[in-house]
Amino acid sequence: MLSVLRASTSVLPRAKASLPVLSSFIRHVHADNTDLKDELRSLILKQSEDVREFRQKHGNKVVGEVTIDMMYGGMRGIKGLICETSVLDPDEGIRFRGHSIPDCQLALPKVARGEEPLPEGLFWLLVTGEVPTDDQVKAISREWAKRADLPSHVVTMLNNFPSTVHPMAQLSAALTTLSSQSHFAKAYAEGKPKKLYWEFVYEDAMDLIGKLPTIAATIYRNLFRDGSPVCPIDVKKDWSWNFTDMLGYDDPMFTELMRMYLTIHSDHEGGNVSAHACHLVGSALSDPYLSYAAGLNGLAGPLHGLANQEVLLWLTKLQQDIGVDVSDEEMHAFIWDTLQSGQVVPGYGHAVLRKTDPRYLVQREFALKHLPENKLFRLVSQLYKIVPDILIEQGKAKNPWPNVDAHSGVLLTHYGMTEMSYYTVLFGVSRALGCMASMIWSRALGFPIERPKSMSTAGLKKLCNTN
Ligand code: CMX
Repeated sequence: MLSVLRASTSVLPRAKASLPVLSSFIRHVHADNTDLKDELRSLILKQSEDVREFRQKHGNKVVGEVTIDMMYGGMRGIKGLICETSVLDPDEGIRFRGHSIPDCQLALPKVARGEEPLPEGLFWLLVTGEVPTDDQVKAISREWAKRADLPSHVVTMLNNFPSTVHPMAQLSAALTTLSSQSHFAKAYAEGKPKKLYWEFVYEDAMDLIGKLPTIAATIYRNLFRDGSPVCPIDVKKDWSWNFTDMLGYDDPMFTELMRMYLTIHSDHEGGNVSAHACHLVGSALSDPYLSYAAGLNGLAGPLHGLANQEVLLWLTKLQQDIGVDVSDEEMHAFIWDTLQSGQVVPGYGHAVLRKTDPRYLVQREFALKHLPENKLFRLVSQLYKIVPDILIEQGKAKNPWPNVDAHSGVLLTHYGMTEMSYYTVLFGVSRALGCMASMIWSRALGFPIERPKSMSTAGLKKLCNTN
């Protein structure tokens, strides 16, 4: 069974498989309008009316039940959030505004002679639900490039962090400090009406996304390139290209990889820790910088985004302990050692997914195409053959398949980015696209402060007439 699944996923069937979907997918409602905020204005009016009518008619419809196990079990499976930007199917994986990763790879604009979608296009799709034209994507690239400069107090703070502060902590601190620039916080303090909130959140979101690569590259160069400054932004280059330039990488394939990486890590519906933390904090009308810093703090956990660092650490230990050219038996024993010492196998399992993560597969396709002989890639492929059966045999993990984090480090290492403590920062740059798209809509639709009801064990026992 496992080998059948693997056989079907190791080839690249996406172009053929995606074509029927694409006919309805490619639609540019206002193809000549390159102003995203302007586009949003009419969409928000329409969607607000739609939601108002829908709630009026069906507001009392019951969508699910909550068991005591769900309450103790991390609220798994409880339907309690609205997220318009993407939906995660346990078997199919993520769909951004209804469209799978292979669809997006095919349909979203790319650079000339490029093969990977531009994250700018994905952002447009997440925000509007429509596939942008090349011109619309170029307008976003220009917009983000124009907003990339950092205020001096943020640069000074970053330059003064001791190297012992983890890159994710630096990223989160920089975002928190950028709150001083928030248009939304200023507008709120001035008493601007609620129906205009989204416009200020939009400006903050665009600033935040524009500035994130500059912050991330400054952190990288401070920690790993002797503090040499980042190069200036070029408004003619796309977001990922400026980012890799500032990091100090000049291989065009690394930039292509970055375009793909920043696209696929962007959004994973609303309940994951980073998206939910950002949404929760934003619901208190904390500004987008403070809200996204909260999301980043969640992303920095080893069961979430930090898993990409953990995977590389674990692979490094594997190579130190048993080497690079290892037999299946040796690998088998190493994996069992990990499990028996009470650790998780990083990069495997998922709270929602029950199949191999399509974000893993798209990275695997990239590796098969561009670095098939890479020894670490071969090791990762060997793990893909062996880990799921072991996790099934152990009988604990509900999903024995690899997730996005099992593959990203291998690709980055291939192009020379070996500093694994930095990997989650890249995830954090990308996740802003989804979190910010959602935050614009949360304020546009006037979502209230989030406040679910909690209960004590004593209260639950009383409910069950037991003690
Ligand atoms: N290795 C070993 N044990 C695992 C496991 C793995 N990869 N995945 C799950 N399990 C264990 C859990 O720890 C849990 O054990 P206990 O009952 O002793 O607590 C049991 O299996 C059941 O867990 P689950 O319901 O299958 O998984 P959860 O929804 O609770 O957790 C996740 C999901 C991702 C945190 C978990 O699979 C995990 O820890 N994986 C490794 C870390 C990782 O790769 N995280 C990245 C996820 C993607 C992302 O967010 O970036």
